Amino acid sequence: MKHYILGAVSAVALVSAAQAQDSLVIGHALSPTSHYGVGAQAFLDTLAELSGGTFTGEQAPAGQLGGERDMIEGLQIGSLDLVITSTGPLGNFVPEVLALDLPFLFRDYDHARSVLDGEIGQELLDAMGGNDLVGLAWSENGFRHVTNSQRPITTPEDLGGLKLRTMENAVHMAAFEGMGAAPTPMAFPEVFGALQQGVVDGQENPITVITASRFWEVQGYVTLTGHVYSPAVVLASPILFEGLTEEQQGWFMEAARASAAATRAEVDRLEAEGVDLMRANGMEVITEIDRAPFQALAAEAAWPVYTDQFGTALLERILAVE
Ligand code: EAX
Repeated sequence: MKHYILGAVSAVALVSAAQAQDSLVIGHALSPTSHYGVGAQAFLDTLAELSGGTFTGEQAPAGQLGGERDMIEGLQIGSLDLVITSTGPLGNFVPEVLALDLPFLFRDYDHARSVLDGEIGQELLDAMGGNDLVGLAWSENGFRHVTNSQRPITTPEDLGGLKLRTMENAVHMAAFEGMGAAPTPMAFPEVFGALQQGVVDGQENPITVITASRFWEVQGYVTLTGHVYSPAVVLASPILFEGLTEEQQGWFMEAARASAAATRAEVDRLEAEGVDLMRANGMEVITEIDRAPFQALAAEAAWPVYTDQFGTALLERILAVE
């Protein structure tokens, strides 16, 4: 019986890989021209070039295939080939990854990129394998900031009672409870409508997402809290990936690295231009605040969500990276 089942699974994997060769789909939650869209196109272009046109496909942007949690589940069951996603919901599938979502852990972009491109990043990509996912490369979403429709935020007290959408992430929810807000977890495709209808007062995202999503249409205020560095990751379905030859798998990993480089370059561009763009579209942008009280409250509330389960060893390694 066991041989029969193994035979069937192999056959499915081979058929899936054959079918996938000319119709790959890479899903993500943002617009086709966003930093994820740029990364998705770089992935497809690089893979087509490396494979001599054997592997082609298209991006499924703007949450067409659901929120990030839905798309990650699609990878696990093989209904989706590839995804570019933030780590927001990923901790529900790969708990070790929650370390990366801790508030005020990463000093700046250079620090975050050094950690993710080094041995720690590779260890966490490898950990995806035990959870029916294939981590191809670390990409980037950006440092997250708070937007809202009610008032300028300059101190944690200003967050008091604010209904704030967060990702489906226990660390982020704890952080905002600690800072005095009322966190509401929600999949990204629902966020713009919830802000428009006043279901929530605010949300938090990097400048890249705020600008790509034109949040200025529903949010009057943004404060550059930079409370969390939000990684993104290029993931593949194991059902697709395990049906590939070793050479083909190498093409996918190289294409994922090219995707990440393109996304990071777009993040750098938008970080430089984003404040002016948000102001030009009517947002009151507060760039200078005392982050210490935000950090004290957020870290005290959120870090134990991770350290109670995994301890502090990985965090000490991350903090030690130059
Ligand atoms: O990954 O859900 C979020 O706020 C994410 O930042 C967004 O989907 C991009």
